[in-house]
Amino acid sequence: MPNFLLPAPIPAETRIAIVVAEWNKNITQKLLDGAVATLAERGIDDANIDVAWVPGSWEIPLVAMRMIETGSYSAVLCLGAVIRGETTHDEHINRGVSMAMMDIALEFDMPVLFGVLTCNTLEQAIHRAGGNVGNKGVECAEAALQMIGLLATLDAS
Ligand code: RBF
Repeated sequence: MPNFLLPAPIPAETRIAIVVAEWNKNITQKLLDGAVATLAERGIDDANIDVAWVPGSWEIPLVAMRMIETGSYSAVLCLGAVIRGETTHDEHINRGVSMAMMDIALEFDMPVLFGVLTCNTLEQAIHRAGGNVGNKGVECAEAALQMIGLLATLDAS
């Protein structure tokens, strides 16, 4: 039987940063609401959640990095909705943002959660923001808490 590393309990004073894009706000607001509600259910006080709205998903990585640099947070949730249009803009945004977010996570040794929807249609986005494929903001918050707990376990081992 292997030794499974279990996430440590999350301290009540844990602070979480959320960066959320205003583009497709009808979608991203639902991702944000799902994330905040999930964090609250799991014992994170509203006062310990800081939310920064940015113009679009392209702007998420810079603000995520700046929030990490304050040293105040245990994780950053990044929420956005990129929807394919007539041109290839979505590919450029998705590639740039996803690679930058991974770079930031590894450089700053911090969970940076990928909650940017990369959809072909608005309908797909609606389904992933509280529709029939769940709410990716909720999943992002759950993933953040799992990662914070797991990293705490690794710190203690
Ligand atoms: N930002 C998003 O978060 N989702 C989008 O679907 C989206 N589509 C865009 C389409 C075009 C043609 C352009 C130019 C920008 C789009 N943006 C979108 C905004 C982008 O993330 C960024 O805020 C702006 O390009 C300003 O840097």
